[in-house]
Amino acid sequence: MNSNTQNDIPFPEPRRSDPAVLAADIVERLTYRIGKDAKAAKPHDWLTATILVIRDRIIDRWMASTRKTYESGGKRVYYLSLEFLIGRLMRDAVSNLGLMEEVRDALASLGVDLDIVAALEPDAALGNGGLGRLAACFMESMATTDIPAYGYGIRYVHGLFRQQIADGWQVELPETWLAHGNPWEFERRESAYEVGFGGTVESALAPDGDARYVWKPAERVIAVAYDTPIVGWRGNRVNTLRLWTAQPIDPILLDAFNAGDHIGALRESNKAESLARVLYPADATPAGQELRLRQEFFFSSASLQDILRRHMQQYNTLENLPDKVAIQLNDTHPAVSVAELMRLLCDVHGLDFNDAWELTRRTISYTNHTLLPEALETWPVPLFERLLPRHMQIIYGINAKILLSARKEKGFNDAQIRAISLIDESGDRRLRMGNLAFIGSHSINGVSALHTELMKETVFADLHKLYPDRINNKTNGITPRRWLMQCNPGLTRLLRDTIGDDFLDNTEALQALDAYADDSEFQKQFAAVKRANKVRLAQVIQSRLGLKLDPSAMFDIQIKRIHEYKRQLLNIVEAVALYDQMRSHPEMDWVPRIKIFAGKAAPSYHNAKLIIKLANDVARVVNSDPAVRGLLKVVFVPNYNVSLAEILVPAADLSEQISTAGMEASGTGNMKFGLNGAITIGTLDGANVEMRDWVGEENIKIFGMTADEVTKVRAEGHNPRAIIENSRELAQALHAIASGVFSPDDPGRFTSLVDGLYQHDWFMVAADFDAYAAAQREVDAIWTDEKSWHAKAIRNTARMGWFSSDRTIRQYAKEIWRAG
Ligand code: T68
Repeated sequence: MNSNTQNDIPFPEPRRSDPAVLAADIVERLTYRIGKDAKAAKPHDWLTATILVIRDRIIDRWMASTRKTYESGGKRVYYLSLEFLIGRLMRDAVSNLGLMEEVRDALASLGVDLDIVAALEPDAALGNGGLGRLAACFMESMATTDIPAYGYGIRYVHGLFRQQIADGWQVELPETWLAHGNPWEFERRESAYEVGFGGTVESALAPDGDARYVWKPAERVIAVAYDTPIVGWRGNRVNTLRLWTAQPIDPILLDAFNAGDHIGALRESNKAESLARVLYPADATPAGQELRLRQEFFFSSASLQDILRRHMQQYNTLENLPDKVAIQLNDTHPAVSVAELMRLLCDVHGLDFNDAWELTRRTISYTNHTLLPEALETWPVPLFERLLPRHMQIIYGINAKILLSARKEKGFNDAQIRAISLIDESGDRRLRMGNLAFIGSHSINGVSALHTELMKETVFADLHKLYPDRINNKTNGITPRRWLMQCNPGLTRLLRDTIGDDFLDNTEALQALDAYADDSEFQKQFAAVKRANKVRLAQVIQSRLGLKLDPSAMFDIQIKRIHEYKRQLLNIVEAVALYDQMRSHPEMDWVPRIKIFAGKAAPSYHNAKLIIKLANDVARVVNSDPAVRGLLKVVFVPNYNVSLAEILVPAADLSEQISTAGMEASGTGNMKFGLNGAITIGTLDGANVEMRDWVGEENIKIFGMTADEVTKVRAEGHNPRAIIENSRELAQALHAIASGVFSPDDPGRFTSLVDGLYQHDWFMVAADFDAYAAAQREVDAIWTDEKSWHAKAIRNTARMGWFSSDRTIRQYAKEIWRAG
């Protein structure tokens, strides 16, 4: 008899996973779940059937994980994020379960190719960029490091838009990842909560004589949960990603329907469903629209209700909430949680304000991802008050408490009080979500050492004075499962053959590779793997763009959201200068280079879209100029997403991480490239600083102004015109761009971009140009010395292990969550 029995109902035996059993199971799902005969099955049907079989293999472990947490009374970690940029899940799950070969063989025995089927899985693109991808890496690492964790977010019907390039311009198309259904998820109709908006607040006297407040929302929707299991490495633990969708309370307004108003009868339904309809596509500027605030509150409220329900069910008291629950806010998007948790504790569970505040602050912590002042979320007070009247009251209550104590106990002056207040009174009154998240948290962390220091000096300077022990650093990381083992099987095999398997469980064991950096036999093998990855990328580009690339050229790659501070423009201007040089000096030994770009621009970000057009215009001219003799190519690969990154990252020789110093909070693409043996050219920004410390300054090409220098120059003012006129190469390149060499059909197309450089050069493109161009020529020199290049590339892989998100998560668990 199975020992895991309860009421004599045995748990099922774990399923066997040898290829024959897997194959039989796949055919079974195909037949009974999808209703298809193997003979008639389309590749998509095989995909769905395979995922269903893998999902079943996960469920036993999933239930065991939940049971274990419950029985041990361990602390649960809740990661609240409006974005989870997951990508495909199948390879991740199969590989973490250790079933890759078994599943491949099972499908092969049915005449189906695993790689073809896996490529049909749509990317779950429920995020914009680094912040959303970090949340996805963290989910995998929390399962791997055996932390009982739940991710909470929104199940957007449409994720990040699909990017098409038409005549060089970005065109946005809706993304429909759910079109064929989503076999990974489980709908949980029983986990449903009401979320309100608007209305009024009523007060009454409670029996104890205290005032009680009751919020009477004018509108209500139902949040319904969908769960996706997230498998850790070696299948040790399976955690839950719980995404909310919104449903109307009354799907059809019967009065309206019966009165013949069939459209009006669906109004509620449409309004509710709009909450989970689409991901906002701006990655750096707040959307500022009411629907966004509704999304933020909707998912925060549903998640907190769920968390408190689970906690009460197990412990039946809230006193131990901070000992059993840690809530991490991924940026300020869920910051309204501070007020909502207060409301639930006071108004629903009857706690007194001060006790509730103590519990709230000890439970919540907040991660900041940006210092850009224009990126910090604020909401107009009237809008917030109309949508969340009770929360506005609570926020005023918190503000009064904090400001009073800052003035009385810390002697804060008026300017300091203004800076830390939850309300910005400098113009129209606005609620500062950053300050709310800070004040409501016991820990506020930055995402790289430099960013954390800058946080203390800039955005949170005064709050840091008030609470000097709250700000701490947690340098970002990436999961080595997706970003090495799965995306680079060739390198993984070579590493295992060379240094053994230790690094599979502890990425820092890659250090053993250091001993092989100068070994010419190993260098050859390492270079062969890189070349194979470049050949694969070249095939993808040829099939998508009809462009033929020579895999022996240097693959120089910049992939990330298009943003002025990330300075794709600097890279393009340098390409134009190089193009000029190659034509003027055909006698010189130019290193063949392929500059590859990919990335999406926020649909409303005019300059970012113009930069995409410029990249494409430059590509068209350069790639078809016989004078270049194929030595320089420029490529813009459309529709950058996680799956495309998995092909680009392993194929890079050179990684471009060239943001204006002080502006990129961390970067995580930089880590993916380094781990896969690319050499980085970059500024001393974000995590690049720590990467230099780890890989050694001789193995990374650092150039340009420091963050301090940028601050100084901005304060004192600089003269970009003089800088440009002093740099012949830069002046010529800018002249070519501004005069229409690359846009003969519309010669003035790029004047505004170039004028920006002459007039203010806010992002220091002109100021850093000469240093960047010189650094690129030094990179060329290293490339020419093949042995030296390989040694540096190998040392990058060997020394990047610390940037695993397992390390990051262990630090969160130990220093912030006190869990696991
Ligand atoms: C990124 N932030 C940082 N924001 O730019 C990057 N913002 O340096 C860092 O490595 C990464 O976070 C992880 O810490 C973002 O990606 C957004 O995507 C975003 C989305 C909506 C609103 C504001």
